[in-house]
Amino acid sequence: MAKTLRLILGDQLNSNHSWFKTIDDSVTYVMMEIRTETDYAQHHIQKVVGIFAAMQTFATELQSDKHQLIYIQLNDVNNLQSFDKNIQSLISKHDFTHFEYQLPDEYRVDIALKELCNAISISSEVVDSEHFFTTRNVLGDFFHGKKTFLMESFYRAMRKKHNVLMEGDKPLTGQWNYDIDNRKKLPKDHKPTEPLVFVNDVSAVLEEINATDIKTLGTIDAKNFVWPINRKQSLELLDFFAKECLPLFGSYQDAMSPNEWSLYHSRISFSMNVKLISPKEVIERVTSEWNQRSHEIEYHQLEGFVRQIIGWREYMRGIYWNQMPHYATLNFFNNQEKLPDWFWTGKTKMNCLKDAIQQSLHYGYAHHIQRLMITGNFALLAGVHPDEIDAWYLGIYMDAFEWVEITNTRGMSQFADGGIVGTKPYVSSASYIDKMSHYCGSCFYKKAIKTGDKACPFNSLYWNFYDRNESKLASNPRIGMMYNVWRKMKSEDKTALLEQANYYLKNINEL
Ligand code: FAD
Ligand code: DLZ
Ligand code: SF4
Repeated sequence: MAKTLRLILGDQLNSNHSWFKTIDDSVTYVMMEIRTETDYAQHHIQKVVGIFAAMQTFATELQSDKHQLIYIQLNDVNNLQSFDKNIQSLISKHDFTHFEYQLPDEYRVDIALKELCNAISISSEVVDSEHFFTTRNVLGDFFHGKKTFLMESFYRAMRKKHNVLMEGDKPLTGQWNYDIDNRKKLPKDHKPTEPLVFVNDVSAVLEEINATDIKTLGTIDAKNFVWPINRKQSLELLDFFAKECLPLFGSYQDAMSPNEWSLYHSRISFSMNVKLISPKEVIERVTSEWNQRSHEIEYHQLEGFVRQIIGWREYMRGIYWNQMPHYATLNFFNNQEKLPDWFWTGKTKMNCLKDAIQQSLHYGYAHHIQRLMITGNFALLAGVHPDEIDAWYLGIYMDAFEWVEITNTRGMSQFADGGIVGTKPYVSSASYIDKMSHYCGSCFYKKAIKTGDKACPFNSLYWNFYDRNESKLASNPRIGMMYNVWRKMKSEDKTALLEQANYYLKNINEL
């Protein structure tokens, strides 16, 4: 009898996949906890625990639906600790005649599984993961013959193609993008909605990991694990977002405040990236909430959110598959520095960085502007090598998978791709951070001071960045104005700023 072996990866927990529509005795599924995946980055402990807990729950659900499934745990004696070795071993021990897997999201795993299929003697097939709106090569097709890939054009085409927030072939309300309305600072006395957190007991999974020498980072409260670990919880989190957070999502999307780790963000990236829920379900849930409460929820709150899901998320995936593997080697500014030690501890006097890093270590989460304009901004100003930055972002966040991490980090945040994702580097001095946050008031450093002991490091590092990269940036039409300001500055002021920046760069671990 023909017997099929089907591999399910840790980020392919999609119970609506057509694979699972029928129970078939000739099909056996396999899931595995393996060292190649736990060790390709130094992951946050909550990320490894969250993925294992979600994998184990998913496996139990499939088994109770009477699917045949082999689950290889991390410490199983027969675990050979990689996808290919375990699959080869299963094929040699059982009489499988056919092997199938879903398209992986990561280039490294894609290559490994293609090589595996060439090496095995049985037939094989790869199928779609049935999660994304688009195919891997969407950007190559969409921007055929063009040098630049503009996200806004892609986003509009996605809205049209999938009929999201459209009225015929026109955008609902007549305007495509409301980004301009989505840049408010949190009012001083405003208390954001308390985030919905789960109280999962994941002690058994933690014990399993602690029995190994896997190197992780961050902290965990294993009896009160806050992240969703199954589809039911993921849908609850989505529901909570739609009801409680959507009404203010857009307005405060870029806002930051000390000790407010979640604000009006959805925190559904982990659930979506491991495919417990799909982007289509997310779009449908938020649009239906708005349809019911359009008198109460301003349209820009909804549009800002929809843009993140069918715009940025699908676009970043398109960039990844269009540009890998050379994308992972790009270093436009030829940055060579190491990350400051305090990126791993949060022990710095800079309030904004302390808050963003400590919250990342505590929750495995920081929202977009903390990643882009606090940690990413500082790393770029400090000239840190993109490999170092990628490794940090790939490890520390619950939602970090290379396809969406590297495009955001090397692309959007570090401009290491020289402008494939973004049109200019996202850097700022203290004034932007102060405009969008409540960090500066209680900081050791002073936001308005540029030189001297109390000078905010962002201020001199900002000008130092522009000065040292002038040959690469001065012709960029979106930046030219900054160089006019720099050139007009008195030479003694320029010298003082550069000296201050050099002092900070030399003593970066003391900041
Ligand atoms: P919300 O603010 O509620 O947004 C809703 C959803 O929109 C997110 O869940 C996410 O799926 C999507 N989204 C929003 N912005 C982006 C974006 N720029 N790219 C792709 N999708 C987006 N996102 C990841 O999923 N994994 C990563 O590893 C990752 N690394 C990042 C690194 C850097 C340097 C930066 C600047 C951004 C990164 N992002 C990453 C994008 C974004 O910061 C996160 O998706 C978001 O913070 C997740 O939190 P949330 O679910 O509360 O998002
Ligand atoms: C991130 C991760 C980790 C830490 N561990 C596993 C694992 O043990 N087994 C597994 O199948 N997947 C894991 N993952 C997710 C994979 O890294 C992810 O499926 C691939 O990178 C493809 O995107
Ligand atoms: Fe951050 Fe500078 Fe503001 Fe301190 S003063 S919080 S270092 S921007």
